[in-house]
Amino acid sequence: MSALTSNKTILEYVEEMKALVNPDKVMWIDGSEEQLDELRAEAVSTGEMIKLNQEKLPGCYLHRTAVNDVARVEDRTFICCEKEEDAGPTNNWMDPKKAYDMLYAIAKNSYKGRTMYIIPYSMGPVGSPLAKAGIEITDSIYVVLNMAIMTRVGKKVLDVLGDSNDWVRGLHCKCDIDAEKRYICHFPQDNAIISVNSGYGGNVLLGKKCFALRIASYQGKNEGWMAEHMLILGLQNPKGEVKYIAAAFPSACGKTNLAMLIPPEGYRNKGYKVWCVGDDIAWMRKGPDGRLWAINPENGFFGVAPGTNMKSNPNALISTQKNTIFTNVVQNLDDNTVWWEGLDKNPPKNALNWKGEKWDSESGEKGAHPNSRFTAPAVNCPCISPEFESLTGVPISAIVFGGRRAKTAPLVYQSRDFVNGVFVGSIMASETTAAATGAVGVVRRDPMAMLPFCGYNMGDYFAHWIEMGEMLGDKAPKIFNVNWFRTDDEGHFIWPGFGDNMRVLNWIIDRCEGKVDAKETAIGYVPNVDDIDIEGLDLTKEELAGILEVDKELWSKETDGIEEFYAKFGDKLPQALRDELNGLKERLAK
Ligand code: GTP
Ligand code: SPV
Ligand code: MN
Repeated sequence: MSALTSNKTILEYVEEMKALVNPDKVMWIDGSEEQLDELRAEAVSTGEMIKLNQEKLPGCYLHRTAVNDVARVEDRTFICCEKEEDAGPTNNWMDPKKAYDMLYAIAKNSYKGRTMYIIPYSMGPVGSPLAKAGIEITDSIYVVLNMAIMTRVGKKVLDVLGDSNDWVRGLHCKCDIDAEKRYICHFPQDNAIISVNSGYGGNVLLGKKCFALRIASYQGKNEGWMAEHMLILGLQNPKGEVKYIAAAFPSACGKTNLAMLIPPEGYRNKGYKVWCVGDDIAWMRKGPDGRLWAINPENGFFGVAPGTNMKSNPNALISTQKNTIFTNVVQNLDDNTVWWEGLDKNPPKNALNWKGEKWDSESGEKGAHPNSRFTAPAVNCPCISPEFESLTGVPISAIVFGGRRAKTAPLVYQSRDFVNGVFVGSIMASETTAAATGAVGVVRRDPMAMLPFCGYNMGDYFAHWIEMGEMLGDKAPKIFNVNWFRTDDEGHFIWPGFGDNMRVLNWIIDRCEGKVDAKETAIGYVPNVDDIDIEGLDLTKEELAGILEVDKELWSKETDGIEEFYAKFGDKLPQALRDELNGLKERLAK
């Protein structure tokens, strides 16, 4: 098959990689439905994908990964830059030369008997001044088909790129899915990514975390913009005005759910509505009007399946009813559909679990993997924003940070100002989830939900945030923190969450517009109890007051943890954040 471009930088890279991996065949992904259909048929014939019931789930497929390959591997993810200091204390670092040698040795001849797929893709709407291009080379049809949902792929991307060398090089080799030789390596100085021995989502869909966050965060620092692990939503009020919010929560902490929220009935009747612009990643830049404008670089949702149902997130569930790839969920053998924990209360009787084994729902064993996922096209989403394809993006009024904290963090609070908001983001902590391998439920610091995704020294990243605030001045978004996950003594969530989070978003927008007062506390501004609407909720005023409380003793302990975390950064920690920590300590001591 002939090349789809005459761009010399791309052709040279492709030739170099071809000589290295030594494929039997080469295929350029042109983005046509005919070609993708051919690949779907081939994947079904080899068993790589299972075609699901086409009447109930048209265009849908199921894929099972290897059992040792079900989540991102943070301990095997590396930033490979010249100086170790530039990767910083929160990243694994490898010398670039050493990394290339090791990875090329693993990749050598690994495509023997296989096809090399060359995927030209765009992160962001093709032609947007905020978008960027990449080439991913892979030997996995599953990766091609997922990239075709998650990004804009094909010839149109190359046409817009022309002869430019401003694109990200990505090589993915499945190899033997050997967990001992699995490496996800980033070369920010070369605009390059190499991923070997995995076939799972965030490790291999190189446009997503590898490019759109790790490489792009580095580009953003150098070019004066931001790449963040944030959803983007538009909140429409009864007058029809839409305000945009960007929110950073760690993996599996509620971004997809918040981005697609359906307001409670009372709000709906008044005319409130939420539009989804993005559910995982935001690229943001100062616009000509001085405000911060954001695009979602992705074109689909790689969402957590368990817990998704018609009550918690109908928009997500509806998005998965056609042209979707399911990974590591239960297969219902009676009607060839899919199931996962939390979909409904009727687990299938005749079914295979995520490993493809006969599964008895009464065994007590989970059928779907806790990190099982759906890959669904954004156009499927009933509440997709009319601005989704906008080349200039949407203006952001508020930035919201949040995590899973059983105690300490209140339901919502507003930072004192932008720099204090950067401090609030920098001290984020959350209980770990199944989205990455390792222990689940352990509280760890995860600044701006970027701990696993920042492509350079996080101290410099904090400084970049502060610079962005200075650049935006009084047009900078207001910064908030939320926590949907406070628990009672029995470990139950106190706040109902999901659609009812609308009640908190409304307070946030009212604060941005100066429409509501708040109570000043040591950590920032907390709502007056009467200003969060709890009508229709099974929640008393006292309970609400409880989750809005700022416990000085817990927060004093928290400052010890922050101190310890900040110490890692040495001189790289901006003085302004040290001052913020001291200010917080003083206010707590009062
Ligand atoms: P990634 O795709 O890994 O980045 O995850 P995410 O941040 O998009 O998380 P998602 O919305 O998929 O939610 C993950 C889990 O959190 C699901 O099991 C949800 O049911 C649960 N969850 C989401 N929102 C809420 C909420 O408001 N309250 C409670 N209690 N749970 C929630
Ligand atoms: C996350 O873990 O934050 C995800 C899933 O969104 S992955 O693509 O695997 O990174
Ligand atoms: Mn994510």
